[in-house]
Amino acid sequence: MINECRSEAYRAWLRYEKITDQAWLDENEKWLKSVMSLQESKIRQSAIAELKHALTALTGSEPKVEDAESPYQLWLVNSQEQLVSVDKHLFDGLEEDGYIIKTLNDFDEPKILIGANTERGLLYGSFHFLRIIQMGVSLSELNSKNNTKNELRMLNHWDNMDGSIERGYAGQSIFFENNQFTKNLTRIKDYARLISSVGINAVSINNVNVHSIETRLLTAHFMEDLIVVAEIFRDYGVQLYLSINFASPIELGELSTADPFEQDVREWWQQKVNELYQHIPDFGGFVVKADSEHRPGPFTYGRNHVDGANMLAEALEPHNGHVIWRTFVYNCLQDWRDRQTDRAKAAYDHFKPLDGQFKENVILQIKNGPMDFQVREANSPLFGAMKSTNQMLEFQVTQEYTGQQIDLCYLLPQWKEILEFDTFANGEGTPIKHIVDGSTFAYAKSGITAVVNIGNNDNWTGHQLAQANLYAYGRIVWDPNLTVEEITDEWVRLTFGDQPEVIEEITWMLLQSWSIYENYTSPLGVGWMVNPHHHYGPNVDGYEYSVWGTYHFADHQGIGVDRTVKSGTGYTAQYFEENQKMYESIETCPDELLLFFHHVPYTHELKSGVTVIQHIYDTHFEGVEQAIQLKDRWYRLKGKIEEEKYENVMNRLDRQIENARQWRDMINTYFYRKSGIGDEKNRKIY
Ligand code: GCV
Repeated sequence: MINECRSEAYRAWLRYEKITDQAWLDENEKWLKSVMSLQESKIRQSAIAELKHALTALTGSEPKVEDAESPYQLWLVNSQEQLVSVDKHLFDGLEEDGYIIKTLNDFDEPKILIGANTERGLLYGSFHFLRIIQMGVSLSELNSKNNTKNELRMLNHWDNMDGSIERGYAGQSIFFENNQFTKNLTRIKDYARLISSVGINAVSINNVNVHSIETRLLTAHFMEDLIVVAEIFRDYGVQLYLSINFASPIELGELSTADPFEQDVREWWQQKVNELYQHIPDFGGFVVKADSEHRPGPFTYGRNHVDGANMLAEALEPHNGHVIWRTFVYNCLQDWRDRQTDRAKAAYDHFKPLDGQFKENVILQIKNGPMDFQVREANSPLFGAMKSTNQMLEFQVTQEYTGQQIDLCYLLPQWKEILEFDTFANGEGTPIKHIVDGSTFAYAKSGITAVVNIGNNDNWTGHQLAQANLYAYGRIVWDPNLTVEEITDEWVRLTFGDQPEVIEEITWMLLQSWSIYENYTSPLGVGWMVNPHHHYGPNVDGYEYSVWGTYHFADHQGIGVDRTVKSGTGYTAQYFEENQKMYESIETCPDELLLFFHHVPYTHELKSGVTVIQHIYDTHFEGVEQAIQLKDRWYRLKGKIEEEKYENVMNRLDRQIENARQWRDMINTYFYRKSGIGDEKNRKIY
């Protein structure tokens, strides 16, 4: 049963508004009255429940579900089924999760086929079919084959068992409360539906910082709960993963060491893993943050990442489980006086020398940038640098540094840029998307993951429009070749309906929002300048004299981090030659990353002809104006969209404008005072 009586906001993009286009209904409704399906797998049941629920809502009448042919049906067919009427060649070229949606016009009373090789493929095909309907496409000539590009399409939760969420901006955990699993399983099911509708096939449910209670997730104490949650996800084709504590054998009081070279330790993990798989045979594996930000890891015992990861991999291997080992490893106790140590270099320095030594079922999880999910930073040079080690990409959907779901910041344009970035790892034309989809170096397993942005707020994401980030993430990971415009258009229509003005305004707002946020926050790729700890709002020197390796080095003459080989930290050398050259030289380094790679005088002229200092002033004044424009645009939609959604966004836009003003005035004042150079346009600086 699908939860029908929830708010519009809760239903997100699965709200299935009744179709009012009578001409479309006259032409197409005939296919929406009967679903034929011969199988009864659990995933198939999810697909059928969705079709029933959605078609009823969309057309006003409930379709029959039949196991025999009748005119004008919608057919769900798995290629393994013996169904004589379907030409088996139609399935040619379909991969594991792929599907075909085709109008079979050689029947007198044509059918629509949703076909796949797997039950999961049928579920994805069903969700896609429902999207097609809502996009107003005629059903009479459908013919599309759709394979995903990424095998692993994952979400990481940073949920703690006390119910809090690290970097969560939409309430509390939907999984945990009071150090227990929640009793609200309906919400978990609704979440599984939501994410599988955009093709997600794996989730880790607990924070990568695994504290003491979460360490016990591996024990019998929580096994029953895990089994239940795994089953809910399984019915939607989603595999369950857990984040683990590398020191579990010690913390659970069972051994005195977690040294991966100790036989006892290896056996301990094997036994734990065997127990897990006894109960959850399709368990995905472990996500591991080790020797990172004070988390335990193999370094304690003089071992390295290979030793640690391979020990876990060995335990998981017999069960086809995976170790997802994070590369977010750096010195978080840096001396700010030391200008040679460069946090950006750390992941590459730690992991590149280990290429080829990890077991086949280890995947390295690499954050998109070498620092930490800034509004703009360079792309990690590790992508493509390890030809013989499985790699996956980590994005951050939760808006830790990009407005915390108070400010609007639609991240799809950023992700698209990153995925298209040419690494030159295998010559020209080796974009990051082709590294992490495994095609460049034939990785055994790879894909994309992201820190998710949901919590138990009624609308899931706090900011109503932040739902777009979750939707877009799923869609771009399914197929990185989709365009920003296509995905955005889908989300807006599915969530808000098809009134042209509504579509136009919301699309504009989303597509401008990343650049607006960048305008009023830290300039030209230098990053940070946020309030320490919670990371919202401006604090130019908040991290300048800290241990975190996150500096801008502004003085009275200039600003930026010199990461060149010639005079700086030498970070640029981590890229393949073409990119190395591009970043090394101020002439060819893209302006938007200028201060990430170079320390320049305020008077340095950008390619636009404007000086760095004037650019800082201009973008910060403009950013506030643009934030106000966002509100003006939204105001035009009053009365045109559902009240609750309207108010939710309006309220946040007010807070965004306030935040933007705060950024503008602090940044402009700071740099005016540092540089002594005034604004050419004489605007108000304090
Ligand atoms: C889960 C950043 C965040 C931390 C996060 C860490 C990580 O440092 O601020 O909250 O910890 O990244 O990705 O492990």
